Amino acid sequence: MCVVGDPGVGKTSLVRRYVLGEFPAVRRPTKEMEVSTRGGFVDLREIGLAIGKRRRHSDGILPSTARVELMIWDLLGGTLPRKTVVRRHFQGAQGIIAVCDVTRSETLDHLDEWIEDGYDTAGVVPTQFVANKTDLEGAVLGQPDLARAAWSYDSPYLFASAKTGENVEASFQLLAERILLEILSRRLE
Ligand SMILES: Nc1nc2c(ncn2[C@@H]2O[C@H](COP(=O)(O)OP(=O)(O)O)[C@@H](O)[C@H]2O)c(=O)[nH]1
Ligand SMILES: [Mg+2]
Repeated sequence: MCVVGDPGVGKTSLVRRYVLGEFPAVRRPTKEMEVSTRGGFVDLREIGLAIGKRRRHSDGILPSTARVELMIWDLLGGTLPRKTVVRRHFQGAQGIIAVCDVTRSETLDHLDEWIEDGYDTAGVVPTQFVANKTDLEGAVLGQPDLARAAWSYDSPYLFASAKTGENVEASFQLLAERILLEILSRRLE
């Protein structure tokens, strides 16, 4: 999965919170891209139900949990144009975490461009909207804004904080589940 969004919205902090369980000060990036991995489990019973709706499926096809390895690609920024960086790294991405900062409304508007570029390279893949920095005062983005933006991509959204850890686990987990659902339903077609 790839993490996208404007500089400073907290992409690297979310990944570090999820992978390392901490909120360290993030040093200035020197690289263009950083890849981290974390293993986990996805409960397949709910996914099984979702697949079952598409194809009459009975118990026994799926085990109850699946072990997954998430490979998370964090775009570190730098000076190259967005399109160049996305094209260079998004080939084969199976999901997108689209991050905005609740205190800066333009960061949500810009996600359209990030996601469109991502879809151009990786195809239409499951996308998770994350509105980060809920711990800060002065949020300007609320539920209706996220609902409207995420709706255009048929995507769920969560309000999160890399600082407190709120909904960080859930954001990655939810996307992992939807990616797996996508893969499994394609296999069953
Ligand atoms: N208060 C608060 N600050 C955050 C949060 N997430 C990131 N930051 C801060 O926002 C700045 C940019 O974060 P970073 O992860 O580098 O953003 P990136 O450019 O999108 O990777 C840093 O100073 C972080 O400490 C959060 O949830 N709450
Ligand atoms: Mg970063």
